[in-house]
Amino acid sequence: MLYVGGKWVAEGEAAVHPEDRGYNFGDGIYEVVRIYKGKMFQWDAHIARLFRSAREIRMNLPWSAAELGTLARQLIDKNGITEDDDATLYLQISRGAAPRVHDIPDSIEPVIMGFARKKERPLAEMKKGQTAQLIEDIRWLRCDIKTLNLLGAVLVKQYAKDAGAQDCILHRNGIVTECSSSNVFAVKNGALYTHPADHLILHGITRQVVIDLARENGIPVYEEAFTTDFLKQADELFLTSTTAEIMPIIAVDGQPVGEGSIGPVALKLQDLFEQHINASVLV
Ligand code: PSZ
Repeated sequence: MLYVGGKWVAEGEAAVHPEDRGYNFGDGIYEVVRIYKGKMFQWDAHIARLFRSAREIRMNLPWSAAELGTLARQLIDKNGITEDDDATLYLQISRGAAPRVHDIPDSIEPVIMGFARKKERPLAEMKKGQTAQLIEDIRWLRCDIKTLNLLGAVLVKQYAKDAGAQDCILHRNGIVTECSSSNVFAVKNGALYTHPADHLILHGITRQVVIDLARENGIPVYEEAFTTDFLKQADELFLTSTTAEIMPIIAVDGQPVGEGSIGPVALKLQDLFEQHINASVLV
C-alpha cells in the first residue's frame, strides 16, 4: 500500500496530477529511511533533514514530525514488514499541483507520497567492495538539499556504468565532493577525511553516524576538502549511504586503492556500525 496525497492506494492505482510541480520541475523533497528488523533507523535525523530541505526550498509542511512518524509506522505495518525484515521507507513531498509557472504559487498544498518495501542489506558486497570512476560533478550548487531533481545524479551514475564501474566519485575542479548517491571517505595513516557538510554535498545521515562512531573510538576525522590526487593515494576509500552502509571502494579509474581489497579501517567501522544497528533495534 502506498500513501498518496492523503489516501491509501494499491500500487498501480496511484495517480500524479499532470501539473504536479514535483513531476514538472522536480520541485519537491524526499527521504529514504532504513528499516532494520522492522524498526526505523535514525528517524529523528531523517525528519530533521526533511524539515531543513523544506525550509531551504521555501515549502511549509502542514504535517508535524510526529504525524510523519505515525505515517511512516503505518507504511511499515501495512506493507507486512515485521521484526524479521529489513526494508526501506521512501517519503517524498512535492510542492503540489498548480497551473504551470516557474515561481512558487501563492496558494498551493504540498502532496505527500510514501511507500515501504523489504530490502536486504548488501552484506556480501560490503565485504568485497565496489569499483568507482572519477567524474566531474555536474550538479547544481545546493547539493545539501535532498530534492527530487536528480538528473545530475542520473547522468553521472550512468557515465560510471558506461565506463564499467559500479559507482562514481565526483569532483569539482579537482576537489572531491561525494558520490552520486552517497558520501565518500578517504583513509590516510589511520585518519578519515571527508568533504565538509556545506552546500556542495548532501549531509548524509550515515556519514554523520560514521563520523561519530570513528571519533568515539579514537579514529581521527577531518571534515576537510581533499583533491583527486589525495584520493588516488589513499590507503582506503569507502562510501556511505542509508542502503550501501559502509561500502569499500577497491579501485578508482581501474587502479587499485591501497591493497585493492577492503582495508582495516573500513572493516573496523563496519563492525562498529553493526554493533550500533544491533543496539538501536533493541530500543
Ligand atoms: O537506496 C539508495 O540507492 C539510496 S538510499 C540513500 C541514498 C541512496 N543516497 C543518499 C545520499 C545522496 O543522494 C547523496 C547525493 N549523497 C549522500 C547520500 C547519503 O545520505 P544518507 O546517508 O543520508 O543516505
